[in-house]
Amino acid sequence: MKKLEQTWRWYGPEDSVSLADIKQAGATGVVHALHHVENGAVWSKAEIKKRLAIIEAADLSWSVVESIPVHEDIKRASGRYQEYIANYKESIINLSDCGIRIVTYNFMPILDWSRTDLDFLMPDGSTALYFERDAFAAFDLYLLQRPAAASDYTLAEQQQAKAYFSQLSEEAKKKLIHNIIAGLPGGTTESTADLSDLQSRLDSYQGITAEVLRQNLISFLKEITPIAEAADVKLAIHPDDPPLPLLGLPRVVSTASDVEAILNAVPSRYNGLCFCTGSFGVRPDNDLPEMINAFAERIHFIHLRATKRDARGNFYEANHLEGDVDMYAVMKALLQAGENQNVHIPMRPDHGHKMLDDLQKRTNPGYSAIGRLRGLAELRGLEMGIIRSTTEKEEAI
Ligand code: DNO
Repeated sequence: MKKLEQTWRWYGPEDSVSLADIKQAGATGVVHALHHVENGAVWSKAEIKKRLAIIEAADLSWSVVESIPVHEDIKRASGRYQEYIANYKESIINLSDCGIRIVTYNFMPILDWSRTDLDFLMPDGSTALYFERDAFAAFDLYLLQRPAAASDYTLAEQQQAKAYFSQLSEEAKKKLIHNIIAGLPGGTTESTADLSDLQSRLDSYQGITAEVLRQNLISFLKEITPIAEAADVKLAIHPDDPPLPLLGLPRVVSTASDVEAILNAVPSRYNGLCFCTGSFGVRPDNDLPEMINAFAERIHFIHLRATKRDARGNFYEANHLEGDVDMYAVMKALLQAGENQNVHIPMRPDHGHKMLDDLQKRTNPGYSAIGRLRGLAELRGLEMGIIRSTTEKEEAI
């Protein structure tokens, strides 16, 4: 069986987790992006090479790009989108020339990943990221006051959100706004200054239904996939996180049938998937092992993490082997996918609890060292157990 390649997300020289730390964690590759390059601009070979040299000097490889952001104009197929698509193609070619062959991206309008609480206290004293529906609805209805918000919530949901909102202090309101628009690394696809800025961005999506967004994604893929294929760069779309429409914005990478539509529309192997178990796993109707088996040839990158949801659909990020994701079945299916492709598919331990010494440190929410280290160690052990038990069984036959 092909082991997964162990990688680790590195945010760059300012990251509180250094390349030396990553090496000690046992990863062999990093997942990285040129965060300083303006959204939509070309990643020049010179800039790529500068970063590559730093990564390789630490005896690590730059295994995956996460992400080359997709400009909002491309998602709306408006404004300067053709120029941005041309730039995207050039960045893919430049990465290929530098030997970097997997590119992750997402197609979520305006908001990338969203949580309402970044310090949700767990019973063991560590903290996790949390998405609470009432808090999000309170933000939407009573802080942002989005004009069309009421039609997106049932009467009961509006009442619950109101009750939630009425007990918030002024400070808690500010914190909620911050958590949603500025608290997460890459939480909004472009930096969003304040609520009125967010509202004008939302307005720019008027008329963009899920069907339009899906068509725009497919048009984008029809343009870039042949270039990626010729350059031997695998594209890996990241699912919506959470996999639900938010703030009236459409989302089209949330379910198995969404993925199927995208992969079938452009049938090249290079049009592939970043299989994020934490994102897909929020929906009980996503059967993760079944999805992995169905899309096995197209999974080029993996994020491993588990969320725990309650009856109302709130969820927190659990320890990697806990929560609603059956990590044993997922790992088995992923190892089989790697075996089918004859590739060590790169995986990274996604998010982790803030714990131990990290509780006193300033870290990127979800991306502190020790929680992810715990995750990687547990996942590595799980992988070894599965591989050994499978091969020893085969040897015994
Ligand atoms: C959050 C991340 C996402 C991801 C992008 C990929 O932790 O998984 O921000 O990097 O959606 O484009």
